[in-house]
Amino acid sequence: MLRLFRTNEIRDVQELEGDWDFQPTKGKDGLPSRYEYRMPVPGCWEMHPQFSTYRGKAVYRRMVEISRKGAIRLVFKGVSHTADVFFDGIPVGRHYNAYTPFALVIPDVEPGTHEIAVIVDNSFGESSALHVPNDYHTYGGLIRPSAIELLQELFIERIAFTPIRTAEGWQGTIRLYVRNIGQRACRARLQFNLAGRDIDAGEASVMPGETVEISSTEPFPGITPWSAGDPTLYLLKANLYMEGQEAPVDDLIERVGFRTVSTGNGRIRVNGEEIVLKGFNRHEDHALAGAAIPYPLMVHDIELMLDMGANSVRTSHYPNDERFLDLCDERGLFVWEENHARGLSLEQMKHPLFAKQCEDCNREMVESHFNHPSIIIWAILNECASDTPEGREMYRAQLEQIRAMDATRPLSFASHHRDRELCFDLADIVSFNLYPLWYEEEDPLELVKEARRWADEAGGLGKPMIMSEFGADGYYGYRDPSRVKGTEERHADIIERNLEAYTSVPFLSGMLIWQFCDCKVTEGTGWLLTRAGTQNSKGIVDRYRRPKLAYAVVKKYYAGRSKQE
Ligand code: ADA
Repeated sequence: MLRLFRTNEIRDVQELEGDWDFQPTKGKDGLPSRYEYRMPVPGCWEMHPQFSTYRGKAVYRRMVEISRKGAIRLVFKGVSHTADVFFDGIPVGRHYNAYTPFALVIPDVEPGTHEIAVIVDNSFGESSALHVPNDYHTYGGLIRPSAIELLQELFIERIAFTPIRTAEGWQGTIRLYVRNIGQRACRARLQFNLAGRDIDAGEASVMPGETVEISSTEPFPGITPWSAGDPTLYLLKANLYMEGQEAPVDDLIERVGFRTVSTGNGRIRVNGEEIVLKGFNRHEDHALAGAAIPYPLMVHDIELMLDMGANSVRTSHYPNDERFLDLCDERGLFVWEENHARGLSLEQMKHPLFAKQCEDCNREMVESHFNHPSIIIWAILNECASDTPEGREMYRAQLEQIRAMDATRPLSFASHHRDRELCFDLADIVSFNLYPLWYEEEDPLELVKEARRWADEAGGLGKPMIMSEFGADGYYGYRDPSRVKGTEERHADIIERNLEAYTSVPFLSGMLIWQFCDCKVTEGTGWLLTRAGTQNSKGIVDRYRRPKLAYAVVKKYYAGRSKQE
């Protein structure tokens, strides 16, 4: 399943799910001559008993039937973490970063049987600035869905919808991007349907190799806005016509919601109404699926969060699977989505590929997830070197890049630099990762008040504030009346003291528990990579989603219900 709704009625799209041939290459270059294994896609190779700790290169291969002569596009929603794609043995493209989608056009394909092969590499090394040994696991494989599309010489590459709330009612700006992958100039005409209205978007000439934007702003009277309590969604169906042809040659369907997000006077507002985020940080990780969480388990995660009374989730620390974002749209869960980076030092940020890899990630994240009404915050660079002048320039560049692509969502970053933070003035929302009662013996109430003062003195005055991380380790099943650190009891106590404090102060716009579920971490050395059980155990549920004692505590504060009710 690529999305939770059908994205094309005219374009021929075939999902490439199921078993692919699989072969680890153990350092050898090129494609193997034989494949000894089969591996499910989407999936992580760590789920195969022989590859549970394999790190390196491996090849996924499968055959496809193409029914007609012409262009095709290979779509990969997420390959972890570097993909070298081959079509009939010929390299057709490369992509870095497990957590953002990419697509490759192959112009002139003959009908018949063809081979798709992907060399997947999840090793850490010189060419990887963002995937490094870390407090989460970089799995290997085609971790998200992939598809093959049959294209005409002109096609709709993407749609960007921006809702606008005016005194007269709701409007929307629809930007349609049409790309010419043929050999001749073509004239495109676009029509779309949204909320019961058929609209002519206009015409344009598109030269070979060019992508042209056609946009229009329209009123949509009578629509129901999207909100957490009533997450109304609309399909936006765009059709592309070519000169001289009666029938549309291509289409693209997006799903949108009408809502606005704004900040001011220290508050976040959705459709003009103040909100306070009560939610979780969530890693895409599951004991039985790794990073390739299947749809029913995604639903399970969302249901658990809603059961606890949460209204929000932070996609720590990378852009998420679109199906999960689709679910958030449908269930009315607010999303803080962030680019891919965790805890990189200034030295790591000076990696020669850091700027380019972040820039690509930011662009791919914003372009592919632009239409999700549930996403109300874009964020960058969790706990990186925002306390240094050089780091500040990198934060500035990335925030500017995102703001230029989308000026409608507030921007933030999660900082652990306390009174040393240098970038609060660059963001719209100030966010703190602090671990009172876990890493430091501090009182959460005193600390959150102090954090507000740090923010106010460092350029954050008047900006909304979020406690973007707090928590403690609690090992599932380790219960002991002594309530020592690591027990479920102590974990619940620490979560309780934190939530008690954050729900009592008037100036917070959000609290996001670290973390929803335990997650696997990279095995290594040093305090971070030698965590007990090779996992970060601060989840309110464990890697199998079994609730710890803290579950009832969260429910009490988020849903306002005690365990007995
Ligand atoms: C940081 C970081 C998380 C996690 C957490 C912890 O705040 O952002 O990814 O590592 O600390 O458990 O210590």
